[in-house]
Amino acid sequence: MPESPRKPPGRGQRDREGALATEERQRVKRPPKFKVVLYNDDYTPMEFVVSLLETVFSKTPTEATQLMLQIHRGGRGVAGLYVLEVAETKVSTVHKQAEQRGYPLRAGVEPE
Ligand code: TYC
Repeated sequence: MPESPRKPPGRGQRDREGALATEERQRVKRPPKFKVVLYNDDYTPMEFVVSLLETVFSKTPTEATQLMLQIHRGGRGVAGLYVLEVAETKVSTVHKQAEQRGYPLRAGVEPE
């Protein structure tokens, strides 16, 4: 819809510096998000995966159990959506905790 002529001009029209107005728009853009994907394997105990989904990915016990079963049956599943640095930290936490117990559980990061 065209703007009403009575409406006060927006910031873009008020600013004399076009570059500055552009920068302001970019600064409030949401950063890209990344999926943390968990992969099924034959050895990691179901209870351990459920516990990780609760503690690392803030799932409720019901959500964690349903997601674990979805991964168990389908081969992979999305544990959460985060900005890149947080997603990478989640993957490291999963690998570290699984390795500490000798489980082969794998996780990875994918663009949203
Ligand atoms: N398939 C495993 C088992 O039967 C359970 C499992 C679920 C493992 C999800 C990894 O990401 C996973 N014990």
